[in-house]
Amino acid sequence: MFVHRRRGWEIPEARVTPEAAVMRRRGVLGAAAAGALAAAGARPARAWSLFDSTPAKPVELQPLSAPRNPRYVPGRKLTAAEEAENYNNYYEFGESKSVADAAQALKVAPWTIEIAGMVKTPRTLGLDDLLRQMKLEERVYRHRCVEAWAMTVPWIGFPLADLVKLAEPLGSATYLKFTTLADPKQMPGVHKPWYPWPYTEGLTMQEAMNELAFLSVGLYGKTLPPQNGAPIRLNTPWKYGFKSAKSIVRVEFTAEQPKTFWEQLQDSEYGFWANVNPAVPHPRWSQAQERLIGTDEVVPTQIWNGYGEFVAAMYTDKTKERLFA
Ligand SMILES: Nc1nc2c(c(=O)[nH]1)N[C@H]1C(S)=C(S)[C@@H](COP(=O)(O)O)O[C@H]1N2
Ligand SMILES: [Mo]
Repeated sequence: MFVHRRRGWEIPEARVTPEAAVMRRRGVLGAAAAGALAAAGARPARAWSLFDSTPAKPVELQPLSAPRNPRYVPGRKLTAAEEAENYNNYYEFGESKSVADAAQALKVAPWTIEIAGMVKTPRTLGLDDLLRQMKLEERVYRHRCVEAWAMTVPWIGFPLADLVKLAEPLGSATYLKFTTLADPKQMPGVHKPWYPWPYTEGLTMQEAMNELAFLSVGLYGKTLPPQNGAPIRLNTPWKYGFKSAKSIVRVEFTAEQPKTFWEQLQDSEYGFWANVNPAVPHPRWSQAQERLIGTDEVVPTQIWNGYGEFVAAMYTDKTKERLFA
């Protein structure tokens, strides 16, 4: 029997995974699978127990430091590292927030990133090679999940714009599509066929070039833990957290708006733009407030997650589009 140490801030699984609840409600899950999930409290069914019974050795994290960029002021206390590294969404490793143990199975090195599509020279780069060409900095960003919880995390990485420049996109490229690792040998969640693996996300070229769009390779002075998206993940702090794709293996430049993982599952609840707005409720809950992980303090949500001065100008022509959900 798996013994779960329930923390004060934890609430029953069915309430903390509204993103996953979509499939149950819509009948995307087969009746048998839904029954098994309900019976098991949404824990992996027997077929995946192999992953549970053979816990992987913890991935060794390396110290990593970079000068903090003072331009991005979080305006609230940092979330404790212990909390940010043990309350995660990473569906490839499971639907609960407690995926940190399972995620230790992720093989984070060697790692390559494919630069594909409308670029001068499509190529595959080793992560080490890429990092040698990038100047790292630390940025403290507010992180707001669509599920109405939030954190404040010191990420270490580099602007996405620097990767775009390195990629040399053609003039015809207007979107970036991010594809993340989906390896059934390492990731129990990828065996669940009702999800449209691999996890993909997208941004417009203009959003990708925005100074806030950031690729992180570390947090709290060390390399990224697997559960936070090692070895490289996106951060777009003015958008809901699901836009911040983890464990990226491919960046493709395209002329068409990519269809994302969450859009494929439930477009009416998790659209392409997903900009934070307290005045636009999710179809099933309010977005007016957010709960801070670690302290459980409930604070008002800010439009653009408080980053309007950097991003609002990108959206002035698009008032007719569904920018916020
Ligand atoms: N590949 C992948 N990336 C992902 C997810 C996921 O399930 N798989 N979850 C997203 C969601 S919903 C959120 S809120 C953030 C959570 O990041 P954190 O665990 O580092 O706080 O990662 C995002 N990136
Ligand atoms: Mo999320």
